[in-house]
Amino acid sequence: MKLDVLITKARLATLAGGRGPFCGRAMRNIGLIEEGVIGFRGAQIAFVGDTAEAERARIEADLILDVEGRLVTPGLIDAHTHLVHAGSRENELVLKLQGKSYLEILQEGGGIHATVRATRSASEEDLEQRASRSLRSMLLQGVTTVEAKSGYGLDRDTELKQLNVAKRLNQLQPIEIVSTFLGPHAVPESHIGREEDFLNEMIKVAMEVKEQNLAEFCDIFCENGVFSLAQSRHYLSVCRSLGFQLKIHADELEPLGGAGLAAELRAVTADHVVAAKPGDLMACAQSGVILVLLPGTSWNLGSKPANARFILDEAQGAVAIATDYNPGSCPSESLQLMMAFAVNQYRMTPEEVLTAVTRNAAWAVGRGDRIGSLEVGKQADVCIWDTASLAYIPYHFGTNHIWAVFKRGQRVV
Ligand code: IZC
Ligand code: ZN
Repeated sequence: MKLDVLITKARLATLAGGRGPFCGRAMRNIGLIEEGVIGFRGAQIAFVGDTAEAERARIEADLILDVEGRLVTPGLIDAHTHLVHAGSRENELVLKLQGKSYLEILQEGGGIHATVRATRSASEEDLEQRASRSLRSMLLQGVTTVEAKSGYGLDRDTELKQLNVAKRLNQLQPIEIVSTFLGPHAVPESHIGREEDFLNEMIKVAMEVKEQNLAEFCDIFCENGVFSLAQSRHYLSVCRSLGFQLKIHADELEPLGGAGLAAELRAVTADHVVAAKPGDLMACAQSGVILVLLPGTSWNLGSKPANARFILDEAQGAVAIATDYNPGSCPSESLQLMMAFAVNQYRMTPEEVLTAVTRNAAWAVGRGDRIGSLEVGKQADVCIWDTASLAYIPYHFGTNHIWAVFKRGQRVV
């Protein structure tokens, strides 16, 4: 067998097995191969096995990389970010120290509204430069695919501007970008008391987004003081009929029922779910909705962590973990830091956490058939870690443990 790249003497966490995200107990099955070997032909994985199997297959390769026992995993996938934006909100740190809450800051015209003002007045070049710096930092930490939401325009032109920047960046650098239209991220100051009009305007924008193929998912911020459950149901149902897959910012602060709505509408993911009712989490698990947990956000807002052990042990649900990278509630691009938070705050095992940032995150962005596990025929997106031990990564937190990264078979770090 003739290949382009062969990685030998790896501790290979394949995350292989069947189709779909791993649920509940199965999230511990990382498919480890000791003395593992993985080979790429072009952008695809063409061989996975151990040393003995590789010898039997008589593999030749242009590049052979002996990784001396290092851990090798699928490339990391960040399934929830607000990547493209302008400005920063460190002033809110001080307001929070004075006792102001996230929603109070928003209602006083700060928060998302501050980022909307900055993003509306930024040029495409400026937005692109900022987002590409963030992507560079993500790539160095092992992220090979990222979901990116709009939502800092709350008007047609700026929403399309954000999505066009994401589309261009998808071609300009190695990380693959999956776009989500989040027009209803807040009620703009111009539409207070006229939420229905605003949602109808955003539905028109969603139609344009679909025509121009600028996003695969639609999302809404379903929260007290933002959009109600009934408004979210209406908006998401229309988006689904337009052909979008669905995500929802659900029960981040109050138990409004957003997770239950995700189950009802067969959304791909329900995100945050910190305050979700147990019955709604159960409904998500039973409907195959992936719960995307964002531990950096609850850490940063000082709120209680999501009930991951309930989701995994009682509901037998599928969990993904993401950064929520945004300039307000989680200004960090570090998915490795989120892995540490997940162990520490959610009491998830390192195996569950790895599944949550690879295989399950791939299904959370609608790419599970192509990425998220190391199997023949899948895309060659791979992280090589500077340790043999998976637990060492969340244990030694705050440090980057990447040794090398491959995207579509090419070494990019
Ligand atoms: O800019 O505050 N929660 N949306 C919903 C956010 C946080 C982002 C922000
Ligand atoms: Zn978010």
